[in-house]
Amino acid sequence: MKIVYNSEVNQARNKMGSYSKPIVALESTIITHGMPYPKNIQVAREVEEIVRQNGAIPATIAILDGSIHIGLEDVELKKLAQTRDVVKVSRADIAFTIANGKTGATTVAATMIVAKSVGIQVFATGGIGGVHRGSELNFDISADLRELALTDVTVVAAGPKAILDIPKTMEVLETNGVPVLVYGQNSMPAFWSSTSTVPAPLRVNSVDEIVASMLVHKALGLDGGQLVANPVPLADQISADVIEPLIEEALIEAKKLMINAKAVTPFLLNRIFELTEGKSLTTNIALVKNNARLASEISKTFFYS
Ligand code: PSU
Ligand code: MN
Repeated sequence: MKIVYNSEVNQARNKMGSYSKPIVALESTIITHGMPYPKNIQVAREVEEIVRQNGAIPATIAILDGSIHIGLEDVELKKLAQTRDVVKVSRADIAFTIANGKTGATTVAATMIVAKSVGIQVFATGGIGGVHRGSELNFDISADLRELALTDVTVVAAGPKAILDIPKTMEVLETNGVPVLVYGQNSMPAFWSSTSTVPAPLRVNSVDEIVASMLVHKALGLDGGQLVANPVPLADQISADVIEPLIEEALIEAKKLMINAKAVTPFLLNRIFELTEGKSLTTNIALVKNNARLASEISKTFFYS
């Protein structure tokens, strides 16, 4: 199994495999399945730049021709963003993808697995996967939730994506003992909307509080990660009453077209992009950048603690 570090991450690596600088992992499914080309490459580059400006090193994770990449060179990033039909790689697909020399974009779950295996503690994304609406019939529950229960990485996201059933998602996280630390407010953020009717399980008001929790989590030897739920900035949000009818419309179409399994989330994100005339993407970009900023602060504070 081959692990390839890009030059930037490699420069921050010590001989023993630890890092001389704080690192922030970034996923690649958001590039290949979450945003259309060429916006995806532009955003991927800008998010990396935000991490650098905030004093950390970005490590975008993907599988290219069977090798695990920790950080992508710009040409690799561009090629991945342009390639159609890249496989969406979650826990279930990762070994097969590597073993068969294939190229794949890593989801939250797969990015966590890779980050943990190379000693990266902090990871920024847009929104995590969760329990889908109608899960009592379709059994669609994202592998991201089980990964948060198993793998010790702190994931910064703007909450579960609003296309999901947020109360059920919160129940699964609680059952699995995943700490959900909501940054600066008393309700769960809901991806495009900064608030929801679901109360925050745990509220934090500073990066120091988040890092203190990470340290005690480790000291106790607890399994699994932490979810830091970071609300989208108010100026960029789409309120729930605007987005909800569009989500429902997209869900009905997905059902009619019998979209299922891995295709559900990319289909819904794309349909909501069309129904909001692009506004959902603008919000998605704003929240990812906001998460990259917070993740960099967490990574720095954790690194120097
Ligand atoms: N966040 C975004 N856009 C995305 C995703 C996250 O802003 O496209 C991706 C992540 O890779 C996440 C995946 O793991 O959606 C969830 O897919 P599923 O519901 O099939 O588990
Ligand atoms: Mn699913």
